Amino acid sequence: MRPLLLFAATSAIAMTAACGATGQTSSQAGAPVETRAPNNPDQVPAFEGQTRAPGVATQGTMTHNVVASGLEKPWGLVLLPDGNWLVTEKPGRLRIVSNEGQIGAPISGVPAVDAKGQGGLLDVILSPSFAQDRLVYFSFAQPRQGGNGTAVARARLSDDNTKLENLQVIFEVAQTYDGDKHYGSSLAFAPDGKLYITIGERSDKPKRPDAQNLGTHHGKVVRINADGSVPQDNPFVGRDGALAQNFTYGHRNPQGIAIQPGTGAVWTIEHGTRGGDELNLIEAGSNYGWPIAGYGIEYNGQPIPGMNATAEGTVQPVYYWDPVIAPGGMTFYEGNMFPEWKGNALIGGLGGKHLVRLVLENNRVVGEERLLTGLGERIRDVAVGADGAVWVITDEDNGKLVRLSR
Ligand SMILES: [Ca+2]
Ligand SMILES: [Ca+2]
Repeated sequence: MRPLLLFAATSAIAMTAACGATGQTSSQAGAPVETRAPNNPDQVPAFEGQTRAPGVATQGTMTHNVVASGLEKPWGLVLLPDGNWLVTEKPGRLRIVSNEGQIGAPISGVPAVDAKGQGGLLDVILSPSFAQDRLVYFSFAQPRQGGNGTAVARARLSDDNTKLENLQVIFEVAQTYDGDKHYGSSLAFAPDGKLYITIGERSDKPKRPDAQNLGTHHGKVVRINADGSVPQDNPFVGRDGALAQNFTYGHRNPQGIAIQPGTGAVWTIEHGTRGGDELNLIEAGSNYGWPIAGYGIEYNGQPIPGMNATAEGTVQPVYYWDPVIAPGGMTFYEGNMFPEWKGNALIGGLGGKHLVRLVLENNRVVGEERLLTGLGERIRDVAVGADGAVWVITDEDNGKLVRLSR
């Protein structure tokens, strides 16, 4: 491994135009946007550009509007075909918010959720054939005897948008745990109709090894059919002691997932330890490292016992953030309002209170920009409207729906 001097005096480096070097034509690549000291100054990236990629800046004026406020801890945001938004609130409500900001009454029929800590009603997405079946899929902290677990349900949204019908729970984490953290819970349908679900490892130290244990769903990305059945081409089908829904393992708390346009590749982001938030490219059967490989240190400043930056048989993150941004939801930009962003990843920063734009090339990050820095709110989820404007929801008691446009 080559040590790289990526951390050297980033704020002092002149903003050098490096368009040719990265193939980036619409923005100029310069010093990394991150200028704070790393959480873990001792760690060295495994390859160039794995952290603190060159900064890029969108040219021209951007503006943002707070379209709605008064949402309580909104978590999931998805565009309906009519241009309005379906939004979850963590305490257990699902609402439609119009694109002009009118907040609808709670939709009835949402199951009970364990709304404490990081739990509650979490992500929501639409069926790939929503226009015909009106099915919505959502994740939640399912209250159980002795604790809770991440679960996913689907239901038909009634024609008048007021209730959920024919609710079916299609996935339940096999293990019940009495905690209130690291549910994971982000959802995405791949072009082949398979549903991917990210699952956290439940945070507490005794639970960390679960991420390496294929006999649990904790710390995994799982892959199921839309009705909850197991695809027979899943990587661990038939392996003794492994749960057949598991697709990848070694994750800590992945709260964002997105399918890359064009390639159909599955990307996730996850909350790492202090100095180790990650962007990962998800490939069947792979081990993403936690808690034996990863960047970062304990939040109390101590090293993580038994963890190294690299370990044999584990996959490196495509990118990591040090210091952490605490990433929420993720999407790929495909709109027309910002044509120079096509194919870029947009990632909500909770702790960072900004929206990250990453320029990707050949599965590497070649540029980073921080957007909505003036909003000053924890950005939970991000989606793109039909006109190409970018919409986010903020993880606040007085949560907002915000539109970013030019
Ligand atoms: Ca989402
Ligand atoms: Ca990892």
